[in-house]
Amino acid sequence: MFRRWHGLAVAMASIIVCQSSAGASPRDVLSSDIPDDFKLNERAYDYVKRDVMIPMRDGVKLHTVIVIPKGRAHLPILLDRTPYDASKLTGKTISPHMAAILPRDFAELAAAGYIIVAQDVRGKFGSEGVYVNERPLRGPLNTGDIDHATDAWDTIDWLVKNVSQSNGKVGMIGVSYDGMMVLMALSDPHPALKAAVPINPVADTWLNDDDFHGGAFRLIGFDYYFEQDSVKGDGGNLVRGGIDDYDVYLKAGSAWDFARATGVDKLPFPARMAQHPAYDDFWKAQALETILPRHTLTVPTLYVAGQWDQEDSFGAIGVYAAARSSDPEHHRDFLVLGPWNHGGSEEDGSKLGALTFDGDTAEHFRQKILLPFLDARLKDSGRTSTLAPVTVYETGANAWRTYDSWPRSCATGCPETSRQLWLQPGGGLGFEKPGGAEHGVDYVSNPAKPVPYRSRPIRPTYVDDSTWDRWLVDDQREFSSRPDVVSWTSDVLTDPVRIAGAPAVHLRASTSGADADWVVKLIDVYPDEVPIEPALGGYQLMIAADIFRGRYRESFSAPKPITPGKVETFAFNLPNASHVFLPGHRIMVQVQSSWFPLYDRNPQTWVDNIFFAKPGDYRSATEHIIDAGSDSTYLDLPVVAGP
Ligand code: PG9
Repeated sequence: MFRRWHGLAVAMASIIVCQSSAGASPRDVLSSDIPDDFKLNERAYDYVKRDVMIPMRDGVKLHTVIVIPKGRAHLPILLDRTPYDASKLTGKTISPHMAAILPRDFAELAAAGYIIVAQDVRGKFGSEGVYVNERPLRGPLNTGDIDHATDAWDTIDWLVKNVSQSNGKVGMIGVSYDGMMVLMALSDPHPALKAAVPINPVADTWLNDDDFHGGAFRLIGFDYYFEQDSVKGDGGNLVRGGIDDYDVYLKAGSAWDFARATGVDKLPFPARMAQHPAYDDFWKAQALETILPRHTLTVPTLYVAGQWDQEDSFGAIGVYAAARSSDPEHHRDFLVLGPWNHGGSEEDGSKLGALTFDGDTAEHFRQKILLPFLDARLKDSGRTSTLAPVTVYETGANAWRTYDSWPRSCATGCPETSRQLWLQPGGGLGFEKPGGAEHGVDYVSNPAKPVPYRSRPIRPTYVDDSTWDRWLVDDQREFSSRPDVVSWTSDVLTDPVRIAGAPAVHLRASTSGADADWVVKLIDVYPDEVPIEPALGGYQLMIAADIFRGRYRESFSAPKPITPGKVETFAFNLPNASHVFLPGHRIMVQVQSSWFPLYDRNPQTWVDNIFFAKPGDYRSATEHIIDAGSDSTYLDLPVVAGP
């Protein structure tokens, strides 16, 4: 205390002297209270944290945080490259314990003897360089010398040479965008990269990952582009002047009207999307499921997918399937499909919305699948893994199953053959093809009153009270009572119906408009009463559902108007599922023509680019679904026999 007051007295005196000596420049004679190299006493810490800038081949330095279990040596490294803040990823809180600073999955891996490394991708958070959202790999869209594969290569090279506790082996892991970073590294892997785990990765953002599904644009992306692209750090939530996104987007008009109203039209990434509404060369040139199989893939890879992934339902299984032919014996690639939402395999997997599973499925995955997969490839112990080529959690039965291939069932080329589940006139659904004359059901789709995709108020996607992360398991009853949502339901099942694969839609329909969206939902209807889980009585659970924009029925690259009144086939796949419809349950198929505001509204008249549709372009249309006749509507259901 004395020393402080003494210092203060000296300082006051110098100020007076300085002020009175004319001509001399003002001086500060005090020394800083902030030392240049302050270090906490970290004796009690169970880890060592290093914050480093790693140089890339073009001189750009990437901010990287390295968390090393204390007192250990010869450890493998797990690298997560992220646009979401490496410091936050490795600093959940301030604590001397790895278990507290790391997210749950990384804490478990660190405890199991892994060095955890998180790196900001170039241009984001602490990293230098230019940020390009979903920066394409070197090729037609990136003619430079740098991409995420070279950055991963340079980072791994530095890590194995500069982290003395490492055993020289590196694995890459990451969810979603970070999963895309893992996939991109596979195109040109560093020799030390010995294992890869892309979890819910973005692989083809036009083809049923984040930005478009079935050709329909996902309006919810605007929040993401704002958060990611408006600043180097985290842009936060996009302000929109309303609490219910249903009203907000409806009032705005088209997708681009909303972008203009909020200012996100000035961001290059959404602008690129609006310039490329169809699956043109721009999208094809960055589709990882086509690019990666052109490379010699060498790194053992565990692809992780979630049955209710609300963001990237395509990526993991899409790339896995595309890479199969170069690994027929499953020496390289493995697949896991769990009952999870986006990123759910990292958290508590015992519940999702109203559903309860048999224990913590995510922990099971991490301990019994992920860790053995990594240990066998990255640890020096020489342990081998007996991991099955495919491991899936079968919902309904609530049990893990292992297979030697995926999908198990499809129309051709699968171990088992799919079965056609037909709409029946009068609202029925069954495996018998309905005979008789052509028959159909009509409903009016009014773009002024689109079908909400979740209960209103629809809170913005990423705000704290949003139900976005579990909406795919919401009860569909509320929507099925609308006149513009049509349902077909089977009799009560007396035997289980087990599916393992992607249901394929063969929709026969016409519209009075020149374009139409078709949303098809495959639903498990629970018995009217479920005594042990009363909340599930009569529950309508979506097992697989998606949207398809009619203009793309012949080709995703060459949209074409629909001839009003002409019955046509709209064929598309729903996301993969592993599920048993149990005896006592019923199977339901629902069809509707909007899913708002997850997807932009189809004006239902012909406009070249729906992003720029004008208010007068949006018109009601009568939709007609064929449910009997020689060529009528069915779902090719990937039915399999019991275990
Ligand atoms: N699914 C997120 C994403 C959105 C848009 C583009 C790329 C990725 C993510 O969670 O990373």
